[in-house]
Amino acid sequence: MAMLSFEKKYRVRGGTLLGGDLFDFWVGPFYVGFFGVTTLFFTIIGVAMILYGASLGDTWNVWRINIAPPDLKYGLGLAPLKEGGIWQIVTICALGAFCSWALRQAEICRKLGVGLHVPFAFSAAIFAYFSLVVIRPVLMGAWGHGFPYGILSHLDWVSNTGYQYLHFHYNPMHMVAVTLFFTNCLALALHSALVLSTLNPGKGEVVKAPEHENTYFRDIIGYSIGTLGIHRLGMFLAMSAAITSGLCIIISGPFWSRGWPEWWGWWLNLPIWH
Ligand code: UQ2
Repeated sequence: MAMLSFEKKYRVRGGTLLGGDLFDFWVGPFYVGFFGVTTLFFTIIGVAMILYGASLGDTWNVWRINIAPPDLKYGLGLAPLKEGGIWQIVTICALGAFCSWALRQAEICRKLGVGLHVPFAFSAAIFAYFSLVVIRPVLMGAWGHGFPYGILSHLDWVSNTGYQYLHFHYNPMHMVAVTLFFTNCLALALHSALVLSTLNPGKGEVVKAPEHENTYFRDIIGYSIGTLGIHRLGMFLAMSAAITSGLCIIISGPFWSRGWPEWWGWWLNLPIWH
């Protein structure tokens, strides 16, 4: 791929968090950096372990391949490789790669002198994954509470875990998370449609400016959140959705082990009904 004309201007030295100048270079279009090396390291080992785990299984059908966590009897200890140890290594590699990726994002932000919003937002996604495979299993005393790595198997895990609490949609934090996901969806639909409507007009029409976007929403609902505001709202909704998702699974088990519908007893038992 040809180097874009502006890339040269922005390929500046410095901004690294670790490694100094040692890894401060590019390979083709990609910035490397110390965390580019660690991302690659964890990704290669992690993918290799997944392939090894798959080879031990009884299928190469991508939908059915499954890398299961250890049995509950192993508690929070290390399990034998073929009895969940592979899952444990894959988990370490995944977290190593995700965190390396966030730190590489941070180095590029520093290099360019832009805010750290991207790694900050990505951290919410890492937290959601960390909640499922580390925080909740540790609070419940066994790695076996983590979810299995497989397309269908992780869906089965979600279904089984949900039914364990009878009706997961009664989990109040799950309610908040779902509401945030849908609101995020509404905001991105509004934003993408509005931007396309002004920046991608029909043939022969002239491209419009943000004034048109503001005016559109003021005409319709008497309020425009603004071009910067819609992105602040989007980042808030997206991060809040990921964080409340993590919280909704952390509280399921460690802090509430009965059915979620029963949790609403506090509401039914309010003295105002008697
Ligand atoms: C807006 C604006 C944008 C937008 C959008 C709005 C010019 C290009 C979509 C409108 C958004 C509003 C009124 C907030 C809606 C609130 C929720 C919770 C969905 O005003 O500024 O910039 O893209």
